Amino acid sequence: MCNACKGKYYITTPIYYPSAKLHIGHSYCTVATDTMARYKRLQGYDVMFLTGTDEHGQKIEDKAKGAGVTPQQFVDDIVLGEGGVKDLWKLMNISYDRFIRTTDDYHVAAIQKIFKKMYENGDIYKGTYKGKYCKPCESFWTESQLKDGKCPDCGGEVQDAEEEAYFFRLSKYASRVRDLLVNTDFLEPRSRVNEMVNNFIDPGLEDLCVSRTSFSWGVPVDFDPGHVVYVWIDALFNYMTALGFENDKYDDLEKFWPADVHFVGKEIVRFHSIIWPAMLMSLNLPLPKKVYGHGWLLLDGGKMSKSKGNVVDPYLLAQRFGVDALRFFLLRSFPFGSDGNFSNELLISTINTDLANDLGNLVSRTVAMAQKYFGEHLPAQQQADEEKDAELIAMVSGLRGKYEEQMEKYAFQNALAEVFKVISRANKYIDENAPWVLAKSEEQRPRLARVLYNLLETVRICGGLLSPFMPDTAGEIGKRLGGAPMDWDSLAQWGLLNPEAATVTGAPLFPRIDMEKELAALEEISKPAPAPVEDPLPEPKEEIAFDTFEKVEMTVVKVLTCEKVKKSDKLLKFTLNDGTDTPRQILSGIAKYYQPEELLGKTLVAVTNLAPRKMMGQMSCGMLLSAERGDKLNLVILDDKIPAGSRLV
Ligand code: ME8
Repeated sequence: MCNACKGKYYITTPIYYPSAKLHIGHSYCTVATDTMARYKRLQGYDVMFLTGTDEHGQKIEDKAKGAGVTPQQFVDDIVLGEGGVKDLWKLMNISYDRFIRTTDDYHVAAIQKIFKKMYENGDIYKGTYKGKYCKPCESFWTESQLKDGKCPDCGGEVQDAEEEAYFFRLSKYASRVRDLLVNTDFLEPRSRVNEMVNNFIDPGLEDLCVSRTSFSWGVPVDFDPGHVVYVWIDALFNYMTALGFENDKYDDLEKFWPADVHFVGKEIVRFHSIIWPAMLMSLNLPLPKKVYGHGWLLLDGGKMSKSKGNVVDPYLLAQRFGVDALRFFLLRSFPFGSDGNFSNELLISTINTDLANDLGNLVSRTVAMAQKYFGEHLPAQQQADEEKDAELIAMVSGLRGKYEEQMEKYAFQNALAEVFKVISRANKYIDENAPWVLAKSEEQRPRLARVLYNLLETVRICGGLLSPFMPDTAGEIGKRLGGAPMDWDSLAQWGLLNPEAATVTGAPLFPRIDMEKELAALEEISKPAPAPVEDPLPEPKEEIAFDTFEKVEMTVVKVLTCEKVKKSDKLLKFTLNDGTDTPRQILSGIAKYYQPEELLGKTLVAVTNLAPRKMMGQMSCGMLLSAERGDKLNLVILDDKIPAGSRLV
């Protein structure tokens, strides 16, 4: 089937805050979105899969300040740096089509235009903001929305806030939004609709504060300097600016908007199902077809989150278990719409049960037996099936339909359960038909070939349907079956495998993991590094008078040359610019700690009125200051801006 026949499909993940490295909880939504995107491509849709990063806001500004870098440098490092967001998506085999950063110029300019449009149409107006602000969530709350005086989202402290600000007339859209949620399938799962209506809409939707003046890391309101656009407005419109809305960077808006689905975590459903449609209504734009609020990955019953620090490192898990196993685990073990408790035990037992025992064994036993009894190819001519084959064949033939029904509801866990029912049935089919017994009689060879053909065909269809979840594994299965057809149409048709295609054996797809050993290894790795044992402080020296201290002349010097002193392991010989016309020579016993080259040009401190003395036959006129603790030594190195000859006072 040609791609164009199926139409287009636009799916998005939330754009992530690059305020810290991402954890496995973030990978959850992205892996689900990737699986959906791959599934739609498999079906023949022309897919646009968007992800990205949401880079503005006070939290980022504060973190950058703490790290001593600019906000742009800070986010660049987390998005593009080693082990950053883009690296993680590469590792997890995320097949996004577009990646938006809200600091991209085209997006910033588009947000300014959007804000102005809503100002001009009267839906954004200027007023005074008085209320409560939750810094980590970047959310404003009214008194009545707080839970026990705390932020209803994260439970954290909120602070009083009052300032001149712009407001969006959210209240104007309350009844249209309510209608959208209650009377359509816009928001799923359905339980989230009740949450939104009961907790936010029915108590009364107030106008939303949409600008800030207390920090500057955001999109500036171009017609009122000093105000930056509220980060959620900036963030939500990414779904459209990334297609070319209000910018010339892209030209896909007409093709892909409205989105087919936004996948979002449950705590940001409020923004996506109330604020987002209201803003689109204000601009008379089509609404996305669906918002799906998935559950959280919990650790020990609580949300895994950067701010709590109870996060699991996806790099570590992928390295130990493989990316496909990790992707599979995330969608197999928890229903997408509800919360799920992550544990290493569950991860390992899922891999062992489903992947090593069921899928892995089926593939390796089937291919190994086909090769053992027939060599590379099965006979071209196959005898008819027997009655006892009917159940397996019916299950496999009907599998795509059942799988599709679940996938269309984003019920990844159920879709996988359908595939694994068939895999278990096929393993049972091996035992029922005992190919090793059939192989003993020449007469039974046609039957043996048929049994193996049926198994290979089962592997083909299951492998193909697993491809959105485990792309590499599906590719490997296809290879082992001699390049069997795995396109969408062929996955609904029994009997397409060419019996003469050459099968290939290989290493187990998923080696069994020794639970006890692995848990112990993980525990060992995750142990916090022992705190370094500090060397004891040196004994305090006797007190001296200020006059005595003042006698010491400490001068800023620049290193002109530095070399090792021949026949000495300890000494480095320096010539130094001490601000006078004559270079000063000092010998210093620090050869163990520094290579001469690394000190060239450095700005150091020397005691310059110390009586000269001879060392290894050479004069040393002073002493370089260094800091010593135990067996560690560091020269005192100053800012290069300080001129040579300056005195330390
Ligand atoms: O919310 N389990 O960014 P974010 C499941 N920038 N999902 C989790 C999770 C967990 N333990 N922890 C985080 C933002 N997530 C905004 C989005 S969209 C216009 C702007 C999910 O980096 C979380 O639910 O804090 C959210 O959907 C996503 O990761 C990004 O979270």
